[in-house]
Amino acid sequence: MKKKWWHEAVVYEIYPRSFKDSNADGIGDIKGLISKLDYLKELGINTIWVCPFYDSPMHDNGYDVSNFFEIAGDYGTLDDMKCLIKELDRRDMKIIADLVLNHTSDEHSWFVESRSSLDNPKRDYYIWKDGKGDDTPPTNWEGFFGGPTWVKGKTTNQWYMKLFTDKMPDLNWESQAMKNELYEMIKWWIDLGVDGFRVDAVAHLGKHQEFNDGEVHEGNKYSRAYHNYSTLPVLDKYIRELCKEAFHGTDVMTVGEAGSGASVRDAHLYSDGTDDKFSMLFTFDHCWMDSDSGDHRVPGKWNTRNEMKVKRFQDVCKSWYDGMYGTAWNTLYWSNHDQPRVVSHYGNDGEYRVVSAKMLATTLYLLWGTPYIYNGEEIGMTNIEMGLEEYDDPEVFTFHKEAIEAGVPEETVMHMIKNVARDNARTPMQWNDSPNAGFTKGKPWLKVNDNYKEINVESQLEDPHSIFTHYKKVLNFRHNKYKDLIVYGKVNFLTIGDESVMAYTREDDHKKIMVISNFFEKEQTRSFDLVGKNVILSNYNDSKFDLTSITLRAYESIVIEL
Ligand code: TEU
Ligand code: CA
Repeated sequence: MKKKWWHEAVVYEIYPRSFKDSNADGIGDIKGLISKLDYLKELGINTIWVCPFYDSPMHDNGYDVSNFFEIAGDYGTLDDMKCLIKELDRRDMKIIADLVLNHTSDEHSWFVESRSSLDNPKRDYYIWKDGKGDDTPPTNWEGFFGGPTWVKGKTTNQWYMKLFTDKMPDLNWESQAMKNELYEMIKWWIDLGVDGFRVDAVAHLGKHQEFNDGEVHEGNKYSRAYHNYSTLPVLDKYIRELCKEAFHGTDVMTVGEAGSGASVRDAHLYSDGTDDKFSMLFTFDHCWMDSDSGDHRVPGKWNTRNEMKVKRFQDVCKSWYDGMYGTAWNTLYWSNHDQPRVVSHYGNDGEYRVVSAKMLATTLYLLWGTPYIYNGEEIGMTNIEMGLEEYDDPEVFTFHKEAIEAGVPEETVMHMIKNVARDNARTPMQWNDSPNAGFTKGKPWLKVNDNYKEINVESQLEDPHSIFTHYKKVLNFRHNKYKDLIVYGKVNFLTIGDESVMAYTREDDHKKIMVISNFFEKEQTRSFDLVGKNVILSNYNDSKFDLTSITLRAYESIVIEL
């Protein structure tokens, strides 16, 4: 496989609204982001992914784009963006923009036109269908944030399709004119200096054109028949055309977000090592290691146990590795703006917060793939507990309403929200122990976690035992003498089937290392037919490495040169 710059990328995801506010309006912005580039450089980051910064009514914090060619007023101006690109260049860093191609805001001029009449030239930019009756939508499909996937238009009698909120109508990928406008827009951003794109919700671009009803589970109002709009074979055609029209002949990297329904069997639909597909894809199997079908009254993701299923996790890592090593490229991430904080989710955010956060970092980011660190993860930020009225995310409110209507007790619903809500990841970045964690001098748009006095960047920067310093060490493996080994070396999973311990080796023609981690508090002893030379990284100060019988303490994680 030909080497590419993005094989060596160490990416940091920034949720601009929550990262750093420069003008005391309580909202993070581009100028604030620029002021933190040196911090990111220090951490070992060479690429940033910035969540949508386009003009938007901010109903879904920018994933509802109303103008692709303007910067959201909350975040700054196009000049600020050009300045950001220049400042990144100066530091030898790259920028990946979020690209939302599945839907726009209902305030986008295309939609304003499209909804105005049946024969508007932009009518087919979106998906309009007749209902089954005056109040019955065209299909019984359920959207990702609950409720039907259809909203009745105001001017005509037809319904428009939307997978997310009512204010985010889905674009019609069967319209060539619409796609051509998207391709032009993408090229405009490449010309401006963007180095790559994270392609949002790409699994859902294709819709089953027959628009048939799906099966409804007993007790549910709508059909969770996601196969009607997830990972359809037609994506092969769409993605090839998108890559050809927008990316061929450039050095741009692309990462497709292949959400619900995309299994390793579908990997090559999205990414196959050629320029005709995405450079890599975000998979989700590992995000829901601890959810089960549980309570059918609520969608699966809310049935979370906050306990890592290590056996399942290892199977998932191995199957994606087997499916892609040598033929495509992988991504490695624990968290993003849609997932709960990883140390609360899969680690221990109480007594073992520090040691478990370090263990999670070592275990994942030394695997094969491009790492994506989510802002705040590198200091071990945790989930937050809030009252319903303190949340911001529209998903929380539709979920709450529907779960209560379905008969789930209030206490259970609030417990699910506390564990799973996306706002857990969106609370402001904790920079120091001054008011509002140094994020803003105004009133933050979302509550700052009360634990900021204990958990913040400033207190960790110089501390040799901090989570931040540990992340630096882990990421440094991708820059120092182990670089080729970690970026390109083979993985051999040693503990498939193990419920608590995960161990693997990385190997190339020159070097071999082993990573071994205990995911829980309880001590574990394991034996390996391997001889260790020395410990090259650990989350304890005095880790031992006789591999014929190695005992791992609570959340202990060791990297050993073999
Ligand atoms: O998320 C996409 C997304 O939520 C689905 O693709 C996913 O399969 C589903 O949620 C599974 O439960 C992206 C963004 O990351 C998110 O923040 C946005 O709200 C969403 O798209 C709409 O743009
Ligand atoms: Ca601001």
